[in-house]
Amino acid sequence: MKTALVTGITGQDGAYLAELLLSKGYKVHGVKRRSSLFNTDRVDHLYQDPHEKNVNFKMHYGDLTDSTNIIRIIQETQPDEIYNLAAMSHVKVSFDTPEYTANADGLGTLRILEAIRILGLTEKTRIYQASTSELYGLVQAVPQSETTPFYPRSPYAVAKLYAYWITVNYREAYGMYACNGILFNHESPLRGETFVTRKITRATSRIALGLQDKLYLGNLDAKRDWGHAKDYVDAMWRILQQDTPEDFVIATGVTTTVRDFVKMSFAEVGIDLEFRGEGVEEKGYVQACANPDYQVEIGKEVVCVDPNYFRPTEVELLIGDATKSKTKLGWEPKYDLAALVKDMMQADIELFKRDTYLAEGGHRILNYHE
Ligand code: NDP
Ligand code: GDR
Repeated sequence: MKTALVTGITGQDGAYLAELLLSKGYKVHGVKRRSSLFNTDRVDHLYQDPHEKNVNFKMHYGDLTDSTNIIRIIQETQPDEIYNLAAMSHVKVSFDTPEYTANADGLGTLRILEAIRILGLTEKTRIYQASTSELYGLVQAVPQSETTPFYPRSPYAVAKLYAYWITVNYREAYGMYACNGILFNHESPLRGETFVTRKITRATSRIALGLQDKLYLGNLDAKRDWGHAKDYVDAMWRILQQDTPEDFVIATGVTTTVRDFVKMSFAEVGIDLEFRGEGVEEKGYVQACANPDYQVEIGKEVVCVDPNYFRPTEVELLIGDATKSKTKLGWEPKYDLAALVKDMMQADIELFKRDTYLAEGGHRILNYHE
């Protein structure tokens, strides 16, 4: 039985990866942060009572900013594979917390690599580093592949650039099996609520159900190569099963604007949305509503631009070339964008139907925009 240690186990990818590894017969250790509220919703279904025998899913308190704690957890768990998924992963928030982001996302990776060295595990332990298409930043060439130059555009991306190169350096300097997965945006019903896709599918569901009036967004012109997180965690695992350690781009090769993602989400509930106006005055109006379950007024303005969501420096266009992954890893995504939007919308409609029952029962439901 192989043992894996997953940092960021409570996040979107951590949850899907833990499921995948357990299904493959791994013993899975996860690192979770202490928080004042429960933060394990995404993995609660995997919980195993530690008093039972043969427990193969266990969580440990830890933080990537704390070296001694990382060394101790790695020493205790002696993992065959480490998946370093923990990060302050919100690009816009990284402009507000640049130093913390550098510490957790940049130095956090160094701490893991050094722990492996200190503990004499360089031969045993393979390491996956969650690198990102944000490294490409300001467009140098498209589609972006393993050989495209980087030009990071946020404190998050700069911190991840350090993590990328320190992973390469430890591989070359110490012969470690350490790899970067350069993953393009991947989404799911478990996506954090403040990333744009989930913010859109949540708001669309709530608008259709009459629980919310408007969705406020930032840059509608940004283009992203969106895949499904379930497909992408499979790629992470494949990256650590090769004969030699290498870096891989994981992407669908299709790019779409935020505006079109909004339209696709509304179309899922039978609402035809039309955008009119320019720049910050651009708005989305309901043109038609074909689904009798949803009573949305025709002509209603449901999407507005709020410049507060603009970023000081933006990444305008991402489109990935995953040829190397397809050839060497045999990786192929199962979900296209339409299937992704459908999956997210179905989950959010189900989720917010609960709120309609509560509203009918007299509870006050917040009309929030975050
Ligand atoms: P999430 O934001 O959903 O999850 C991040 C995880 O990291 C959470 O478990 C979070 O804990 C944990 N974490 C944050 N800071 C620390 C810290 N200082 N110490 C320990 N744990 C910490 O991200 P995703 O699952 O979407 O992404 C996983 C990784 O992949 C991240 O590194 C991200 O930067 C990277 N990535 C993501 C892509 C995407 O499109 N999703 C694309 C490319 C790269 P808590 O739950 O307590 O907040
Ligand atoms: P991104 O994802 O920055 O690509 O990073 P996000 O969903 O936050 O933004 C995508 C694009 O949408 C635009 N946008 C908005 N974004 C947010 N969050 N909220 C809005 O209201 C909004 N309106 C428009 C953004 O400007 C941007 O262009 C994600 C994270 O998961 C990173 O951790 C990961 O490394 C990259 O994907 C690949």
